[in-house]
Amino acid sequence: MRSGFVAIIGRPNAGKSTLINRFVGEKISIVSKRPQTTRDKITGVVTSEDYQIAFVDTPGIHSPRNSLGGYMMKSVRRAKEGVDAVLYVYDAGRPLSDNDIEMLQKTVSDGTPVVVCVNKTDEVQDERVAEAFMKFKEIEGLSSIVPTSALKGRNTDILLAELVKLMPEGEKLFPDDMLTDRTERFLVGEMIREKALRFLNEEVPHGIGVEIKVFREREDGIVDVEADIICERESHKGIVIGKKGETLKRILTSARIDMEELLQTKVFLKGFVKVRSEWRDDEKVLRTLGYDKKDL
Ligand SMILES: Nc1nc2c(ncn2[C@@H]2O[C@H](COP(=O)(O)OP(=O)(O)OP(=O)(O)O)[C@@H](O)[C@H]2O)c(=O)[nH]1
Ligand SMILES: [Mg+2]
Repeated sequence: MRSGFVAIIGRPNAGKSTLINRFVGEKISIVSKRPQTTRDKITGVVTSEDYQIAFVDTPGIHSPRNSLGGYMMKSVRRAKEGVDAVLYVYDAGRPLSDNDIEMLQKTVSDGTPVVVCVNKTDEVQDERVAEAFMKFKEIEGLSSIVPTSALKGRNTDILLAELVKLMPEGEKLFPDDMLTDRTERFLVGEMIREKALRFLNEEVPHGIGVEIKVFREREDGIVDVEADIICERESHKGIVIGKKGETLKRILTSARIDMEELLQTKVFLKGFVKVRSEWRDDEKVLRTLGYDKKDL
């Protein structure tokens, strides 16, 4: 039996969350076409007869512009500590910066095995993929480089097998049926944020935070969820609500469908839009939204 932890890191939008969902086989981490979708570490557990890997999805590495961004970067740094391997997800359509190369080089020389996946091979030309390969090959000590499409599931089995090889011999660390460390309460909040990222434009979605105020199961199994959708400005509030409340309704309806799928029951969802200016720089708000104290 092999078992261990793998931190999934990379630039925003590279496909980290898409990949962890594919490994786990369930949607445990939200995905959007916008960068900086993931804001917190999320563990996803993959168990088979002869291995168990706990993957840790992390926020995309960027230069933070507010406390939330600083929190996100701290949580990436901490996620890398003590893991058995790092999986670096690279979007083959993006330039590879010297900073990234340096960071990977340092991780390897610190003694953590690093696997790179050159992702989005379904939409990027082969020459670009080959070019990326050459660059990664120059980094000494990488355990392996695998071209993947997290979206289509191309080569993700090969990638998983490469990671299993790096896991130490040991017992399972989690129960067989455990898929994630995150609560249903957290996941439903994320579903609302995912839809806000999908249905809102420009700078508005990045300033959205979700606080689940009520998460309650009735005797007959129906679940009531009430959420505050927090935005940064009055003008944003109007945009989130939309003409005749249409945008808010779209966000909530779409989130509710996902919640019902997750919880396998009927959900009554209410959402209230609130304004808290500069909340992303307000530690008190960040704490009420559930961000881990240790990383703040
Ligand atoms: N074409 C293509 N798109 C992909 C692939 N993997 C992910 N995507 C898309 O890329 C976008 C970002 O995916 P995410 O999984 O949210 O990326 P992430 O690295 O978790 O992003 P952050 O959480 O912002 O750091 C989404 O629109 C995905 O559908 C892939 O292999 N091919
Ligand atoms: Mg993500």
